[in-house]
This record gives sequence, structure tokens and C-alpha cells, in this order.
Amino acid sequence: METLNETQKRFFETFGYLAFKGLLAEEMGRIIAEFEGVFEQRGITHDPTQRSCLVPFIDQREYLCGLLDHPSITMIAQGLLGDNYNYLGSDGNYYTGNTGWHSDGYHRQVSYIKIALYLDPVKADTGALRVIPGSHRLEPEDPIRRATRSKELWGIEAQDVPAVALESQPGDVVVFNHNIMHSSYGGSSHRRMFTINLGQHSETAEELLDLENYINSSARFWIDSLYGPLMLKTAPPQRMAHLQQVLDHQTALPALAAKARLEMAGPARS
Ligand SMILES: O=C(O)CCC(=O)C(=O)O
Repeated sequence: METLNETQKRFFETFGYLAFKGLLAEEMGRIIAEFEGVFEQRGITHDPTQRSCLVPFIDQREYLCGLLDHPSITMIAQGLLGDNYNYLGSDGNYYTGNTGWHSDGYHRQVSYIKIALYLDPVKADTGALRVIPGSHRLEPEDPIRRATRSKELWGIEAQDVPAVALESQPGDVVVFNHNIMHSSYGGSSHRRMFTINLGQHSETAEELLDLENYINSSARFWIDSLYGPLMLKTAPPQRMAHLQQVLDHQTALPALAAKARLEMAGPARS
């Protein structure tokens, strides 16, 4: 199996992202068909006025579950998170328009990463992921982490905030640290993209609390488990090793999801 080299790891640690050109190019035809299949089987027709988001996503089809065992994905996961990383769920999306500046949480103790596959060509001004390099290492109070207020703080539009656009063709893979500030601008009303979330294994009480908070925050998607049944049913032992810690720490999720079902009009879309 290929491994990430030290330069790639150092780049990721320093800047908070990596892009792999053509890493899953051979698989893309099948991946796109499976992506469409998930939305079809769930009877979801994308409404172009708002984002469609399905969580968990790869768990819906055996082939997509298998991406977790794919040498290219395990290479990224092991290289950035160590051998005993956790799978933390996935989302499948038809995005509509812009995604404003945000980070996917803020984790001090352990690294959480997102692997993203854009299924349509995206350029800087047509929906490519933009990242502010190094912003994953900044304290929450740092002004750069307030890029949503770009107009008021710096007199510039959000899309003019200095950033790197990770332009992507189907088959390319982008990876970023959850802490990094990211966005996208100018995308179409049916931009197809799905992600796989992974994190380092939690060891200390504080890290386990962080993991449980992460899991429990998924109640907003109205799910009782971070994993769909197929993910577990089709898991070879080497995949199970990356599911076990979450299985052991998601006991509060069903009650929280039940509460969310009472309080929210529908499952969250982001
Ligand atoms: O592609 C996009 O519009 C943004 C993606 C994003 O924010 C995410 O996956 O966390």
C-alpha cells in the first residue's frame, strides 16, 4: 500500500489541507452512479433552491461503504491520523450556490479531518472549496476565524477573502482539517459532493468527551447511530477496528435524536 510521505504530512500539519489529483479517477464512474442511486433509493429529488444533505451517506450502499477500505482512503487516514483512526460518518450533498466561511467545529486535542469528493468539475468561482491555509492552527478568537464578517472587519466581500481555491475534477480528492476556515462561491444549484469524516482515536477523558460531543451533535440529523446498518453488516475486521470506538460512545444519541425530532421541523441540512 502506498503511504503519505513526510512532506505531504508536514504540508497538512502546516496548512491544514491536501489535494490529490486523480486519486479515484478510475472509480469515479461507479462512484457517481452510486451517489445518484442513494438519492433515488431514498426518493429524494433535489430542490435547487436549498441544499439537499443525507447523513450518513456512504453507509447507504455497499460499494460506497467499501471506500473506507480503499487503499487510497486508508493511505490518507493512516498518514494523517495514525493506524487506529475512527470513522465519524459522512454526508452526501447537492449543494446550491455559496457556502459561507466557517469551520467544522474546533478540536484542540485530536485531529478531525474531512475527505471530500466533488463529482462535478469546480473552479475557484464555480463552487470549488476555498480554504484559508493555516487557519486550523489559529485560536478561536483570531480575527481570521471571523471571515464571515469580512465586510465589516476588512471592507471586502466574503468571496474576496484571501484564500486558496482547491479546483477539482471528478476523481480528485481533497482533505482538510475540521478546524480550517473554508467556504465556496459561485457553485451551481446542483453541485454534487460527498464527504467522509475521520478522527484520531481518543485516548484521554478529555478526548473522549470531545468525541462524544461530536457524536451527540449529529442528533440534528435525526439519526440514532453515526453508522447505517450496511456499514456494519458489510464490515471486514479491519474496517470494524475503525468503527468500534464510536459504537462504544454513541449511547446518548438515540435519546437526543428523539428530542430533535420533536423540536425541529426536519433533519438538519448542514
Ligand atoms: O463545497 C462547499 O460548498 C462547502 C463544503 C463544506 O463546507 C464542508 O464539507 O464542510
